[in-house]
Amino acid sequence: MSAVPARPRRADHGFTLVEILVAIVLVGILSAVVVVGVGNLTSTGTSAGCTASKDAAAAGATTFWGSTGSQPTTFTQMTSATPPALSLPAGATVDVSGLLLTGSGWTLTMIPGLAGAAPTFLCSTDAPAGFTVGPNGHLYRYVAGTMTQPAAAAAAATYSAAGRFGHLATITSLAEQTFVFSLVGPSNSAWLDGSDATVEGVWRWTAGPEAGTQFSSGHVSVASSYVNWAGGQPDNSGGEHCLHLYRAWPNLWNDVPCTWGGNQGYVVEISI
Ligand SMILES: [Ca+2]
Ligand SMILES: [Ca+2]
Repeated sequence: MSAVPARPRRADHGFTLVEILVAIVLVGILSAVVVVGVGNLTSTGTSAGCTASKDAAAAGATTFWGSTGSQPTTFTQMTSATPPALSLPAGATVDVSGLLLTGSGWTLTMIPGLAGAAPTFLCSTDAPAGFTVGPNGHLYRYVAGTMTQPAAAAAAATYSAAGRFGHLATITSLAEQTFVFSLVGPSNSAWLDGSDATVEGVWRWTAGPEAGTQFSSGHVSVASSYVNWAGGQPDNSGGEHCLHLYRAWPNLWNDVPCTWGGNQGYVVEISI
């Protein structure tokens, strides 16, 4: 007696061949026709082009899942599948992380699903006002002001996108540091997330995906973490337990009292 072939997993979820074929789609079917306000992704390019690509990517993810039984975690997985679950037109590129798809005047960020859930996608044109997409696909905004670190942390958490809340920026790479400094500029101080309030000298991120991770022991990097301290910092001069970018030392980190409201705002990061 011959064995009965195992039923494909996709059949358990009701996929049909027609659905899978229909979902093999072309990203970027609408081209950008206007660029407004270069440098502000919330008003750059055409939202229609990005929205069409977003719909295409979502359909591509469905196709990928239908043919493999697992959700894609990068655009690259979809474009390199056999057959491809997603095709890109000339000029559209995926970055090395596989999570940023850039077309003419727009960027589409892929947000992998948690615990095997389907990914979601965010158009740069959907970013909250004032936010721009950083080198890791996260959204960032510098907010000017004069406030303590706890007030800044609370304010950062009022922003959200794609179902994720904002937090004070956690800087884990030179690329992220360079990007964040480009938002803050050399004339401003700005709160970041890090703190050694619990144990002096043990610097940890307290929010975002890195919450609880120690990145520095005094001035010294821990586990190859990115650090960017100014010379002689942190110095805990008068009980300094919060991390900021200090305009006296542009583009470098300093520790200050968390209650120091000396003319500084904050950088909010939405880790999507
Ligand atoms: Ca970060
Ligand atoms: Ca200091």
